[in-house]
Amino acid sequence: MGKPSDESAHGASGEASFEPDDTPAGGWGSLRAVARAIRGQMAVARSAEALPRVNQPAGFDCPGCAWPDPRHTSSFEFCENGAKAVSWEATSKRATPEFFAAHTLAEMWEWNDHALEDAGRITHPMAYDPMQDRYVPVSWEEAATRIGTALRALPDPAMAEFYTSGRASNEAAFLYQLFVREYGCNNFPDCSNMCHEASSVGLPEAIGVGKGTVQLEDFEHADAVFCIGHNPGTNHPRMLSTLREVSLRGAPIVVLNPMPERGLERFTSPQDPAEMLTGRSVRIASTYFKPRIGGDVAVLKGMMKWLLDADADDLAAGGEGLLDRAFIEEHTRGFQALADDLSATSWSSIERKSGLTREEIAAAAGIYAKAERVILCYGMGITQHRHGTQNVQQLMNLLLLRGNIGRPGAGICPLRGHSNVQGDRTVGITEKPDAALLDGIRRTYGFEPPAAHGHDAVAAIKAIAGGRSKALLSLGGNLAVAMPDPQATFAALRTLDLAVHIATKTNRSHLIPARQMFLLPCLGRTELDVQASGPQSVTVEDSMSMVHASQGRLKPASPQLRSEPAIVAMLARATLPASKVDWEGMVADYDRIRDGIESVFPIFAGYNTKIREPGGFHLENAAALRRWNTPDGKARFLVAPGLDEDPASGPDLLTLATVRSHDQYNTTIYGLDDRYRGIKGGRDVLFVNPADLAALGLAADAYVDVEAHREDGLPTGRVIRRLKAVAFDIARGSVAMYYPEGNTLIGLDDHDPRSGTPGYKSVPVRLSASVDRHDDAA
Ligand SMILES: Nc1nc2c(c(=O)[nH]1)N[C@H]1C(S)=C(S)[C@@H](COP(=O)(O)OP(=O)(O)OC[C@H]3O[C@@H](n4cnc5c(=O)[nH]c(N)nc54)[C@H](O)[C@@H]3O)O[C@H]1N2
Ligand SMILES: Nc1nc2c(c(=O)[nH]1)N[C@H]1C(S)=C(S)[C@@H](COP(=O)(O)OP(=O)(O)OC[C@H]3O[C@@H](n4cnc5c(=O)[nH]c(N)nc54)[C@H](O)[C@@H]3O)O[C@H]1N2
Ligand SMILES: [Mo]
Repeated sequence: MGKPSDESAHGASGEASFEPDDTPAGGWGSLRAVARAIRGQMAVARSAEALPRVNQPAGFDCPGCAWPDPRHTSSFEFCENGAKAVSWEATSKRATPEFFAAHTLAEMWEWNDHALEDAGRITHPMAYDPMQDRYVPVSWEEAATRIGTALRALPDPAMAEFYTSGRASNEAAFLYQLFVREYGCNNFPDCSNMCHEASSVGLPEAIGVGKGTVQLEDFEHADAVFCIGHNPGTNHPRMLSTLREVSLRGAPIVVLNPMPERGLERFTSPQDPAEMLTGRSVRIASTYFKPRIGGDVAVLKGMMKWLLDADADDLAAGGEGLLDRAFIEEHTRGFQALADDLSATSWSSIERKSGLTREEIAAAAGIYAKAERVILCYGMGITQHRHGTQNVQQLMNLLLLRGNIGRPGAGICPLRGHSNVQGDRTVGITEKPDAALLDGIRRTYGFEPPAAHGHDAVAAIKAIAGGRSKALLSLGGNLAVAMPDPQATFAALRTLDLAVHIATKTNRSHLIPARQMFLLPCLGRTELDVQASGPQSVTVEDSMSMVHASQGRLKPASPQLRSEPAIVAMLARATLPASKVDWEGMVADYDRIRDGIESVFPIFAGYNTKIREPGGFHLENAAALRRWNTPDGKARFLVAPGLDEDPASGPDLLTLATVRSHDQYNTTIYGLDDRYRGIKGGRDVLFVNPADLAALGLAADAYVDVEAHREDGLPTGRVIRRLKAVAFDIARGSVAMYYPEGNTLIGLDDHDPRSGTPGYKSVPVRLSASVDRHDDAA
C-alpha cells in the first residue's frame, strides 16, 4: 500500500495470502507461536523468568485478558496469547533517547503500528521539541512542573481530558480519579466507552448492576452455555479450558456468531499431554449458528417468541409451562409488555433480519428451554452496535424468562476486555459519579469533588475538536487509533496545548504533536515495583468480580521507569500545591492507597487482609443474590422496539464488522498472521461470503474498495481501497475486516446514543472492484 495518510494511518502491511486449514485451536500451533513470539522479542531469558509467574498466587496478573483464574490450582495455565502479551512487554528491545534522537515524529508517522511498538520499551521520560520535531529527554521533575503549570493555566479544569486504558491497576486508577476530581472535573474518557459501555448502561436498568453475575464455578453447574459475539480462541483463550470441561461433561454449547471461529469449534488443550501427543481435540460448540451481523436482536426475539409459544402449548396440554412464573411474579416487572411485543413480531421479519431460519432459531430456543441452568456469554459482537444497550437487555430478557440468574450455574457473563477494565470502573473511573462516590471522597479526603457530569470518549474528542478542551492525559492506551474516524480524531488532537502519555511503548497517539507533549515511561505488570516501604503489589478485578494481587518480579526495563501510581501522584503534587491528599504517603506504601479505596467504597471492606489470601476475594454482586438495585427493587424486562440493532440500511448494502486478528492486542499488532482464519502475511483483507462475491461479480482474491454508506443509502465518502477479498464462510450479507484499519469507515457520530459505544460492528458498506492505480501498484 502507499504511504500512510490520515485516512489509512497504519502503514505498510504485506501482501496477505489465504490458506484455510482446519487444525484445532490450541495444540502445537500455539506452542510454536509462543516460541516465535518470544524469540522475536529477544526476550528469552526475561520470558523464561516471567511466564511461570503468570496468574500465580505470588506472581503477576496476565495483561492479556480479564478471564478469571481457576481458584484452587497453582499450576501454570498455558495461554498462547497471554504469552505473547507477556513477551511483548518483557522484550529486550529499547526505545532510548538515542532512538528518539534518530527519528523525527514525521518520519515515525510513516511506520506501521507494529514497527512503532516494536522499537521496544521507552526508557526515559521524554518531551517533544517542536523545533526539531523530535522527543528529547527531560527530567521527571521538569516534566511534572511543566505539566502542572500547563494544567493550572487552563481557564477551567473541565478543559482537560483524562483518558484511562483498562490495564491500569486499581491503585493507579484510584489515585488518577482522585487527582482529577481534586483538580476539578469528571472528564474520564475510558477504553470501556468503546467496549462494554453498552453493558454498563444496559444491565443496571435491567438488574441493578452493570457487571456479570456468574463466577467461574458456575460453569461447572451450567446445563447449557451460549457464546454470542465473542471469539475466545483469540481474545480470552483461557476460557477454552472452561468450555472444554463444559463440553466434556456433555452440556451443550451454542454459538451465535457470523464468522466461523476456530476456538469455538475444536480445541486441543496444551495442558493435556494425551491430547497433545495424539492430536485429538475436543469439540467446543455443540451447535454453531451463523446469524448475519446485526441479527442478534432478531435471533433473541425469535428464541423468546418460540419460548412463549411453547410455554402456551405446554400449559394447554396440562404441563407446568416453560417459564419460571414464580420468579417472574416475585422478582420482575414488564413481562406483559415483552409478551405483547413478541406476539406482534412476525417470523418472516425475524428470519429476514437474523439470517437464520425459524427451525434454527427454534433449535437454539429448545436447547435453552431444556436446560435447567443457563449461562449467556457475550462480547463485542453484541455491544459494538448502534443499539448495543438494547442488545444487552434482550440477553437479559431471555435469562429472566426462566429465572436464569442468581442461582448456581446460571447468569450473564460479559467477557470484559482489558485485564482491569472492570476494576478501573469499580474504583471511580466514571464521567458520571454517583452520590456515594462523591460522599466517599468528601468523607475520606476532605475536599469537595465536582458533581457535574464529564466527558466520555466520544464527547472528549468532540470537545477537543471544538476547541473546548485543550489538554489530554492518557494513562496507557492508544486513544487516537482506537477511536473511530482517524481523520477527524487526529485533526482534533493536533489542536491540543498539552498531551501527556503514560506508556510502556510508543504508538501513533504519541506522534500527534501538541504544543507541549510528554512521554512518561512506566513499569509494566511483569516488573518489580519498589517504593519506600519495599516491594509493592497492585490489585486487579477480573470479568467475574474477583479482586486479587499482582506482583511483578522482573528487573525494570530501565532504572528511569516509575510506577503508574508514582507518576500520577507526582503529577497531582505538581498540579495541586495545596492538595489535601497525602500523595507521598500513599505511594510509599500501596496498602494506604487500598485503605483509601476501602474508605471511599465500603464494598472493599478488609481489602488489605483479603488480597493477601491466595486467589483474592469476590466483590459482592447484588443481582447474583437476587437483590435488584433498581428504582422499584425489581428486575425488569426491557422491550427493544423493532428488530434493528443498527439503523436499517439499504437492501443492497452489506454490513461490515471490524474484528481482532489472532496476532494483535487491540491496537498493538504483534504480527501479520491470523492463523485460525488462514490469513498469512498481511492484514489488508476483507472476509466475504462466496455467494455475495458471486452476486457482485467479484472473484475470490480480487482487490476491492469498501465504501461506508449512511442509513439512507447515500455514500459517506469514507473509503478503504484495495482490500483482498477472501471467500469465507461468513454469514451472507456480512463482511469483516481488521480493527483498527477499519476505523476509517466509521464516523464519530456512529455510536449507540445511550451508551456512546461506537458501532464498530455495524457499518453499512458497498463493495466495488479496485481500479489499479500507480501509487498502489508499487
Ligand atoms: N489476544 C487478544 N486478547 C484480547 C484482545 C485482543 O485484541 N487480543 N482485546 C481485549 C479487549 S479490549 C476486548 S474488548 C476483548 C474482545 O473480545 P471479542 O469480543 O471476542 O472481540 P472481537 O474480535 O472484536 O470479536 C467479536 C466477535 O464478534 C463476532 N461478531 C461481529 N459482529 C457480530 C454480530 O453482529 N453479532 C454476533 N453475534 N457476533 C458478531 C465476530 O465474528 C467475532 O468473533 O478481548 C480482549 N482480549
Ligand atoms: N474498529 C474498532 N475499533 C475498536 C474496537 C473494535 O473492535 N473495532 N475495540 C475497542 C475496544 S473494545 C477497546 S478496549 C479499545 C482499546 O483502546 P486502548 O485501550 O486505548 O488501546 P490499546 O491498544 O489496548 O493500548 C495499547 C497501548 O497501551 C500502552 N500500554 C501497554 N501496557 C501498558 C501499561 O502497563 N501501562 C501503561 N500506562 N500503558 C501501557 C502501550 O503504549 C500500547 O501502545 O479500542 C476500541 N476500538
Ligand atoms: Mo475492549
